[in-house]
Amino acid sequence: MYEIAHHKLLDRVNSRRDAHWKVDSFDSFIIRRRATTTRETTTTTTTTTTTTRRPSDMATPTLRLRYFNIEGPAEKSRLALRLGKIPFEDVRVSFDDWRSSVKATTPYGQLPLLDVGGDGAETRTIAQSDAILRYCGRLATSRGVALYDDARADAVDEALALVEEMWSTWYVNLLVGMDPRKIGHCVEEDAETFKGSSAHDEVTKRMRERWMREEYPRYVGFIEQRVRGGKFMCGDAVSIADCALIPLLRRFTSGQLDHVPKDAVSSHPELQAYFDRFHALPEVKAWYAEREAAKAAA
Ligand SMILES: N[C@@H](CCC(=O)N[C@@H](CS)C(=O)NCC(=O)O)C(=O)O
Repeated sequence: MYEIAHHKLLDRVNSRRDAHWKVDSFDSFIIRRRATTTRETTTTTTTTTTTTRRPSDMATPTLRLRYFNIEGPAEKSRLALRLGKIPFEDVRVSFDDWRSSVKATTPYGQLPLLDVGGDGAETRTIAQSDAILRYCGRLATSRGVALYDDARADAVDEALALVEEMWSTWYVNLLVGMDPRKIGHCVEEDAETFKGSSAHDEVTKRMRERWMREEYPRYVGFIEQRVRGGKFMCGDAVSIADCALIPLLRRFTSGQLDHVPKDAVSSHPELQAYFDRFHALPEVKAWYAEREAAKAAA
């Protein structure tokens, strides 16, 4: 636990572009002045620092991202890692393996999980997709692709919270169709009788249509305000806030959600332009080309 906190803190401190100091360890208080050239460092303490390394010199961690063979809450981190040009093992867990063996070994009985090793700190597993995304964003930033840099951290956190709010208000309307007990339906009645009945379909339809009519346009307005004029969620450059939002929008355009019109994005030109802008990024383009090829080969 301490190792994780220590490592995260180091990453955060050292990813500051404006810092004049480089911190190698909070244990031994080894701090070095940043050199003007990118690779060199100058020792300014009496401590010998020859055995310590800058993050840019350290091995990129070995990453294993485990999730099911769908986009779901893992997709935002897959996008962040691809945008950050950080190699990772993209493990797709089958539902059979999940039920028979994997679920019981996970901290919260859920995926995704990110296994991190080989970076000098203790091997560890990060759970919860937002924590994983932030880790990936910080890692990419420390490797030169500023997806969650300090200069924009507040803006990115704000945008992430907006995406989270949009997702959570939508989520109950998604769940009603999938598992109505989770939102208070058929607590008293026989769930199996209710599930798939015309009463269930009617509740799902009314809830989803109401959200699309009354809530969705409000969030589209907020997003369009942020991305207006060729921008991303937090300015001219892409960030982990975009990685979080895009999979949600992709879900809406999939045509696979009952009572969500397939033109949910295309009926809003500025939103569609932003969606296209993100998908035109070379790493994203390559990623979805690979995914299509993998699907075709399966
Ligand atoms: N809060 C978690 C939610 C993860 C979650 O809901 N995972 C689902 C799939 S989308 C899961 O693992 N379901 C399998 C199960 O509960 O057995 C996160 O953001 O990581």
